[in-house]
Amino acid sequence: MAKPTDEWFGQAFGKAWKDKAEEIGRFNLAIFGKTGVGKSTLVNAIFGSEIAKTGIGEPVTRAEHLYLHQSGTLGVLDTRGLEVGRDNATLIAELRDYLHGMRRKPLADQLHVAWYCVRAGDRRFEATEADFVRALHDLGLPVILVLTQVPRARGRVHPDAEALAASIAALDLPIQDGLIHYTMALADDFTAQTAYGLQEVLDATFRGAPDGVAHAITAAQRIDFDRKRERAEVAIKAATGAATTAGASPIPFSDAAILVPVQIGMMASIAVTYGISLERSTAASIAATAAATTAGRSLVTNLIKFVPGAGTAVAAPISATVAGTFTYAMGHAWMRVCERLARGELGPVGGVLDSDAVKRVFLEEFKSQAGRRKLSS
Ligand SMILES: Nc1nc2c(ncn2[C@@H]2O[C@H](COP(=O)(O)OP(=O)(O)OP(=O)(O)O)[C@@H](O)[C@H]2O)c(=O)[nH]1
Ligand SMILES: [Mg+2]
Repeated sequence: MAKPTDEWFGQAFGKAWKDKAEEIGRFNLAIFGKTGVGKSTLVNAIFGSEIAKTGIGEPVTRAEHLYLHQSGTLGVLDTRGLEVGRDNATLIAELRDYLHGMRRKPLADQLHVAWYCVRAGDRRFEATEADFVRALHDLGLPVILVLTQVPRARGRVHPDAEALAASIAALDLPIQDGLIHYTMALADDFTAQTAYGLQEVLDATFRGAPDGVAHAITAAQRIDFDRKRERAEVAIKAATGAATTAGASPIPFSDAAILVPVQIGMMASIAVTYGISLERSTAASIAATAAATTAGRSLVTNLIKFVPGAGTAVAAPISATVAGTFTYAMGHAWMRVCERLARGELGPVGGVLDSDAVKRVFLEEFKSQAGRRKLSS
């Protein structure tokens, strides 16, 4: 069998990545509030800056003032040139039209949730804003109400913000869980404000959105790594099971790829869940697997030593347990790589990938996971 090249692997991984991204689909968020209250800042804090970089977004067909930004697993619908409160009728009419046009489209094209933002410092919430929130609800959108830029001191939010929240709560609006969320999306060193409240907004978003887009939200957001880990564990478990089942047939460990399609699919799924771009995750996956393949037979032999039952007979057919353990360790090692990538720790996001660091992190975690599973089995 020919030695698999990086090119072959990159193509296989890339295809798997695209398939996974397609399967996970897209979460579409609509964001409203008066000009400058901090809508973009909030979206960026929770979902990363990719969306902001895409600029003004694509104008929505047949709607003059709606713009859709799409990037991978996230879509954000924004408005231009209209002010909530002043132009409610036009805005709602355009939205209704848009939602109507989407009705027969797949879930990934629908709007799923709306955030309505009010800046705490404005100290007011107008009757027309309340009308707008009710209208959103009537259009079938779950509305999450967010107070933005809420100062906090000594563990307490600003009393004016509390007063504002109380006055909004008194309106008994149809909002998600009846909750008004206090947030600070960006830290401010000068006034010693730290960012907070983002996880609560994200949790509410999960509760409001249909189950079918939960994976897309998990992939798109960048603050809740527990949720990413949970999804990744599911992919690892499935792949480990499949590899164990397939373990009776020999996995070509010597010259051919260590990675069978099951493992490529698993790695692609984890990469998408962590929001690692196609280009970056392909490069990282080549580096990671290079650590296990092209680094040479001796390295592979050493790796296999960490897998119970494998011995050093690298080219020999391996048992179901070994195939499972290998896949399990590989999944966890790759998950660690993806988490570090998502945090910008293996070369800055958008910058040059540190391949050596990827290899190091991968191998270290692989060995530790294979050893751990050995102990527990
Ligand atoms: N320190 C701090 N500044 C914030 C926060 N949120 C917004 N800002 C600042 O407020 C300004 C406006 O924020 P944007 O996020 O652009 O507001 P927007 O609602 O998207 O504005 P438009 O798109 O123009 O309607 C920017 O200078 C932000 O840096 C926050 O949580 N903390
Ligand atoms: Mg904005």
